[in-house]
Amino acid sequence: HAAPPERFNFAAHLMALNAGRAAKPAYIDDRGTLSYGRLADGIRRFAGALAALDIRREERVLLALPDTRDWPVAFLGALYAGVVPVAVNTLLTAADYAYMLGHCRAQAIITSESLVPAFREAMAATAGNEVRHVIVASETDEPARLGPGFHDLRDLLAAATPRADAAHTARDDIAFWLYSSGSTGKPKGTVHTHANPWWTAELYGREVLRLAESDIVFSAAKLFFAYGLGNGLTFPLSVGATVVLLPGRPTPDAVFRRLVDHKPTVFYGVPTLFASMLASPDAPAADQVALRLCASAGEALPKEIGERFTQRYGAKILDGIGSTEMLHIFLSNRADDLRYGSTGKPVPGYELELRGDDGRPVPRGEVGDLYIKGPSAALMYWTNREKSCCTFVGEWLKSGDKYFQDADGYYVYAGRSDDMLKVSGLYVSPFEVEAALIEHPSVLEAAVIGKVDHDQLVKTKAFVVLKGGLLPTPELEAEIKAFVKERLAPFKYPRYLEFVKELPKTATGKIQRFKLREREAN
Ligand code: 3SK
Repeated sequence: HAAPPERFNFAAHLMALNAGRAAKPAYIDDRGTLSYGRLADGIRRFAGALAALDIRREERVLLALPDTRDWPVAFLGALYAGVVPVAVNTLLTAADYAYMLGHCRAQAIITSESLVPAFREAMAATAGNEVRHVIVASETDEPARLGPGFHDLRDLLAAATPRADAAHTARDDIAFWLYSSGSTGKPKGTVHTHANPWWTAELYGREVLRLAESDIVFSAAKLFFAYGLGNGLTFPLSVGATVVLLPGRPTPDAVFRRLVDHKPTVFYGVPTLFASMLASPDAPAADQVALRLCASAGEALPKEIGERFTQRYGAKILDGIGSTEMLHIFLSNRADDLRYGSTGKPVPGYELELRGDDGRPVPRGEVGDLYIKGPSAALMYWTNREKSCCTFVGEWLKSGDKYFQDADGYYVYAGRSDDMLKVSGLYVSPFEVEAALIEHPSVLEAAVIGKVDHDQLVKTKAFVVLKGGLLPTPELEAEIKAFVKERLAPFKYPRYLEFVKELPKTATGKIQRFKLREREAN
């Protein structure tokens, strides 16, 4: 692949690409449809509105909107104007927003009515708050008129002079940020260029997913996550496809309703969601949906979940791994080369290395730290030199995940670097034990950590969520332990097992093992 041209604006690129599709639906949300023509008009108007508010090129604006048709208008409108949207999770606390507003020095906030109280609190708590305008998307048919400094989004768009030409940005200019949260420390402002979404759309969206104009796509992951941004914006708009949006929580029922009503051909989920969908008594029949393909990320997809889903719906789930720093998936299965239980092979255009503690590549079959080289890597973490240096190592990026390659070259997930356990001097991947646990017919979900025993030796401890209606009993505990012992090397089986109602998870559905470790330590 040749890079995009030196002078490049990603929003203008998408608009040029879809200029012949003015009447085609680009987005469908709960309130209606937005055609490609109206999307382009909205982008031009939003860019005009930012200029009218004196928000200038390279300044940052915080974007905290649910997944509605307003999201792509605001995100791409900002890009078109050369203004840098910082897309953030809508489920954060006022304290989180205060940190982000101060850190990115946002000049404006684009949000929805129900988040205004959190942002009022956050602005009051932000030292050196630079916010000059708050643009509010109304959640009713009435405009959101909230006082000086607040603007109703629809009013603003209606009054704006559409901007005729995009800002003269270069492909390596800063286009947008996403915050990446690690298991410790403050969220990191991950800075992406205009070229980066182009690369992910070409290398993964087009080549791996084979997205086409005829596709209707639906992502359970929200647009403010790197995973959701590619799934529901940069990939489909790069081929003129249609996107179904879900503004609320992606419960199995909400997902089923959209699969049945809008018949998406491509669905992007996370392993826990696929598992809950399969466990639901309300799952639609195969002939009620029109899926041709699914993608999964966030954490490794258990083999059994992938197999059962394909058996039920015919569609394969392509398990892959990406990161906020690489913007999207760089290692993935493919429809014509899929091995459930593995994360597949590198997406063409990315190079991977598994390195040992000495920094050298490990022999095939051994677990190593995953490093990635590829064209969509972020530039840096904003004002965080220390963490930038540890992650962006020359042309390579350290993912923080452990992997090994099987005899056929497929990459198999072995846990996060910091979640790995060493039991009796041997590495135990919590994921491997979890995968064995959820093969048990009574187990819905499981998380595994290391627990220090009375001898100060690390043993495996499992937290287990049972399938609906099942009651924990000592017999069931013994049965599950024996079940795992039969399947894995004996030192890996969970000596300790605790039944819990739910597991702590990030908003993307990743199990927060560190929270379980903290709980165990106290
Ligand atoms: O969780 C992932 O694997 C992922 C995939 C795509 C983009 C971002 C992330 C974190």
